[in-house]
Amino acid sequence: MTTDTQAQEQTDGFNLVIDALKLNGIDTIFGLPGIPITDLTRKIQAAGMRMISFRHEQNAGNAAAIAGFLTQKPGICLTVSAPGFLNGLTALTNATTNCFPMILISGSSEREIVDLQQGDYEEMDQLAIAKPLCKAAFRVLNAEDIGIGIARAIRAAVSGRPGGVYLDLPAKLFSQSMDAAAGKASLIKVVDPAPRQIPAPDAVQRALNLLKTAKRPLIVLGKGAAYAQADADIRALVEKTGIPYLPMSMAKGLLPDNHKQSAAAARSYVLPEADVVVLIGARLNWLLSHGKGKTWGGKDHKAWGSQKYVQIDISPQEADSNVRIDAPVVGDIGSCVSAMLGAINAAGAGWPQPSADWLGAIDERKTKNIAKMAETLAKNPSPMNFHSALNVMRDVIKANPDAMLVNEGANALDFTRSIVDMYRPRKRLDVGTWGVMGIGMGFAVAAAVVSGQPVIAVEGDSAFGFSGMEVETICRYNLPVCVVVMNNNGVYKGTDVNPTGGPDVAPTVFVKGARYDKMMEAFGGVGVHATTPAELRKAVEEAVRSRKPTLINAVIDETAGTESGRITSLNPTAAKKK
Ligand code: ADP
Ligand code: TZD
Ligand code: MG
Repeated sequence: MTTDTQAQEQTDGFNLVIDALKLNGIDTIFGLPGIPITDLTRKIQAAGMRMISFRHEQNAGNAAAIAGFLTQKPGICLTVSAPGFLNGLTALTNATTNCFPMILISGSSEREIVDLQQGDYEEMDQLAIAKPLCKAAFRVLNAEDIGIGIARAIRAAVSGRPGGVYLDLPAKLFSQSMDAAAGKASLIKVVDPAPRQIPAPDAVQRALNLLKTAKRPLIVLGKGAAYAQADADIRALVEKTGIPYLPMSMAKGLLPDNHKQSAAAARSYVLPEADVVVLIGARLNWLLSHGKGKTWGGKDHKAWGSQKYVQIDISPQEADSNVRIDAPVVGDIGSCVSAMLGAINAAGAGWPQPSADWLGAIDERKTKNIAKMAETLAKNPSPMNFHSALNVMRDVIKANPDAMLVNEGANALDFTRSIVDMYRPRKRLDVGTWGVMGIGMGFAVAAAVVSGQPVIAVEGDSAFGFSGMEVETICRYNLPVCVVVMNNNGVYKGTDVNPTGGPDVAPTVFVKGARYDKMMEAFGGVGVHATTPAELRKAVEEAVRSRKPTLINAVIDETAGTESGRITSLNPTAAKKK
């Protein structure tokens, strides 16, 4: 090549976006093509990246979000303008709410037309709409700024408290050309995108001093602890201190659920009784009853108001959000836990262990509750109920601890969480902080793509409906996903009736005896109709073994569920009755 042609070699916005993402180690994009990004999706694939195309942007967005959670790299979702962008926005907001790192990249219409509201194709001021719903939002107008735009988006998504970032790329940007060498030089490989945040030594000391005084300490592990990938140190902290722990839903498996220090089966005993609670990557939000109320013993409980908290979190603003935090430790969980562990190791046998009284009282409750559960699980009613079906799922996960478990629904969620034990970190993926329906198939696709492991998605029949069309995506990419639809004919249960006697069914009721298994068969996957635990067991085991896309329609007693599952108290009708 002569110097002359080199000087003329050009690149464009398409290539710069792809090169910038690749340069930062991003190898998979989740999205849905259309104007103005169709060619971008083709070029992504041509560049050797994996382009996973979905049937609805919300599912692509959920896939990106959970890929971010699993990998600590921002998951990327790519959409078209206005309606595609809005479809992706729910997932972006959900990612931010859950502290998952994700970048929603949407094509958009031209600024000149949008700003004068002249009615462009899919016109919308996307940046303004995204801004309040995510951690950061950027727009790139010039090809030479693509490198900076993507670098800023990556840093914003993964540094500090992770979250969702919006990146607006107007259509004109993609065709802008510039000198290839200058383009290459404009890209940024982000150095240290999620810098460690070392806790202040005095904050660590304050926490340790408080912990030393505890008679009835408790550790609560949240999904931030799972995200942090500090598994060995977290386990060492729990085991060296001998403190009982409670895993939040997505922290299940961080230590195996059958660990002797797990207090999950004695939750309602330990929350009010603990005198010092150590929160590790868990917020005191509604999922922990805001640290107040009956869950924590209520105002009449002897410990009311005297409980003390240590909170390990990367966000300096999290402490005191619901109750006073006596010892906040601000930093990344890896650094915080290792700092605490250093002091505990140094103390050796001098580090106080929780009293035998406390541990004994917990064990007593645990043993009783586990025995009661075993009795329920052993029953074999006809039709199947949640317990007899989930007893099967419990065995399957035990035999396949590396399988990923996706879970949504109300009863289908709550029963699975309490019945199916997890044994490895970051294997349980669910509705998270919002309790949102619709994460199922997006999470399942990403879990399969990212981990290569078999995925089992336990879905309420209503929950499944929000993303059910993605069974085509699962078949198209031939992913090892087994969807189990817990089919109780409706939302919570299938027995409601229209009080007027009119022809419309009740709002919570679906078509009775629906055959969701046929949906998977329509796209070449395996469909199974299971009416007994034995049929369910055979089908799930075969799905995990064969890795074929499978959907099992598990017929559940339509009277088995309760309204709102375990969160009936949040239902305004129930609250009024209280
Ligand atoms: P859960 O729902 O499991 O209780 P939450 O989503 O409420 O968990 O809480 C997660 C917390 O973890 C958030 O407050 C977030 O700031 C924090 N977090 C996330 N990643 C890290 C990290 N690497 N280090 C420290 N804290 C983190
Ligand atoms: N819409 C969205 C996006 N999220 C929600 N959480 C709801 C609606 C309300 N909702 C729940 O909180 S659970 C649920 C809905 C509609 C479905 C429950 O029915 P299911 O589960 O069939 O999935 P069970 O096993 O029948 O209880
Ligand atoms: Mg249902």
